[in-house]
Amino acid sequence: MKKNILGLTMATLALSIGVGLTAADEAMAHGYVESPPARGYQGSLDKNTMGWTQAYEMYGNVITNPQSLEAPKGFPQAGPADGRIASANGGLGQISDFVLDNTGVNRWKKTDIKSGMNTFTWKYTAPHSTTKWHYYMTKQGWNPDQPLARKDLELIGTVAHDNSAASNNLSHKINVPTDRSGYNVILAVWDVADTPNAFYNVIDVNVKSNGEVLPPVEVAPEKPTNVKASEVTTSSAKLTWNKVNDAKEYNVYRNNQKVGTVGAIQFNDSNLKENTSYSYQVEAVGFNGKISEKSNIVTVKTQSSEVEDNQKPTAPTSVHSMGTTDSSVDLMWGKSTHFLGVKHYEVYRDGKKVATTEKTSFKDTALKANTKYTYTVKAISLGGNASDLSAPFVVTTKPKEEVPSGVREWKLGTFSKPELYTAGEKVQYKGKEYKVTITHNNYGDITWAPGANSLFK
Ligand SMILES: [Cu+2]
Repeated sequence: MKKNILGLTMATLALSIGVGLTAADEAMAHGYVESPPARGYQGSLDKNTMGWTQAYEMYGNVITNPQSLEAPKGFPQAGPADGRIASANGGLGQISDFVLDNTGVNRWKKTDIKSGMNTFTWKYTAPHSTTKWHYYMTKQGWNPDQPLARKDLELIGTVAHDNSAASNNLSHKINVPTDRSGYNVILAVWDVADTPNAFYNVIDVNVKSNGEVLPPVEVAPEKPTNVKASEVTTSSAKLTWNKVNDAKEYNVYRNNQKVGTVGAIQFNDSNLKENTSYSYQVEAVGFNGKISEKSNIVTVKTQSSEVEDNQKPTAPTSVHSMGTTDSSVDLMWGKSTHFLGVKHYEVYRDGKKVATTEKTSFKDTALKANTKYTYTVKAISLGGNASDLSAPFVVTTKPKEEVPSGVREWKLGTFSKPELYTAGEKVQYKGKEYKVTITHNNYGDITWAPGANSLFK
C-alpha cells in the first residue's frame, strides 16, 4: 500500500489533520443508508465507540460526513469510476479522500442479513426531490480483494419516485438473490431530481441464510384501497392510498392512461387544467411481477383560478447550502404549495430581503469571508399571500485563502492521477506555505497532504 512508502503511522496522520476538518458541516450534506448501516455511516457510529482517531484511521473523513458521498448521477453508465465507487470519488471534494475504496474480506464491518426480502432505510439530511433509487449487489464469485468495479455489480432493485421530496419514501424492500452467501457489498444509489448528482452508499453485508421469500408467482397483490386526493390546486393533485402487501410499486392511471409508477404510497400529478374533472385509479405491482386489479375510481376536480386567493402557501422547507465558499452561499430549499400556485420566493439574509426568485435555489454572492449569515425564505402565492418564514438556516462562509502567484495549491480530492512534485518547489495548502522536500509523485489523498507527512516542510 502506498501509505507504507511514507513510513508513517496512521495515528500520527490522524492527529496532524484532525483540527482542519471543518468542511463537513456546511457541505451539501444530503443523506445516507442508516439501516443496514452504509460503510460511511458505520464509520460515524464507530467514532462514538472507538474514538475519533481510531475511527479516522479506519474510515477517513467520512466519519464526520456520512451524508456527503455525492457524485454525478447516471450510474452505471456515469457516476464514480471503477475503484472509486465506495468513496463516491471523494464526494465532490466533500470527503476528499478515498479510504472507503479499500478492499479485503476483513477490511470492513459487516451486517448479517438473510437473502430474500430486506429493508433498506435512508436518513435524509436534506430531502431533495428524487427521481429514483437503485440497488446493486456484488455478483456470485466476485473478488473482495480487488477494487470494486461495475463488472462486479448487478442490479437487484429499483424504486421509482415521482420527483417529489425523498422524505415520503424512507424504506425500500429489495430482494437479495438466494444464490449469495458470505461477504457481499450492496451499492445503494439515490438519484436527486433537481441537481446533476446522486448519493452512492456501499453496505457491507454477510449473507447468512435464506430468509423471507418472494410471494408465489401465481398470486397477484390485492388492489389498492382508500385512494384519496388532497392538496388539489389549479394544476396539480396529490393522491394517497393504503399500502398493499407484497407490492413493489404502484401504477397510477388518470382517465385510463398510465401517468406514473412510484414505490411510495403517494403520487403528485401535475400539469392539469384548471376547473376540470379527472378520474384516477391505482394498481399494485407485486414483487413477483403480477399486477392487481385497479382500485375504485376517484374523481378530482381542479380548482378554478377565479377563486379568491385567501390562503397562504406552505412555508419553504429544509433550506440548506449546496456549496459555500469564502464569498458565496449556494442556497436551496424544498418547494412550497398553494391551491392556486406559488408565484415566487423571497430570500432574506439576516432579515433583509436579498432576492426574489421563481426557482427553489439562490446563490448569494459578494459575502464576507469567515462570517456567519442567517437565511430565511418565504413563498408568495399567485394572489400575493405570503407564507410563514422557513426555519432559519445559519451558515459561516469559509476563511479567505490567498495563494501567492507562482505557487501551486495542493487541493484534496482533485487528483485524477498522481502529480509530480519537485524538491524545492513551493506549495500552498489550507492557507499555509510548504516546500517539497523529496521529489515524488503525489496521489492527492489526505495522507499525501502537506503537513501530514515528510514529503513537504
Ligand atoms: Cu441540496
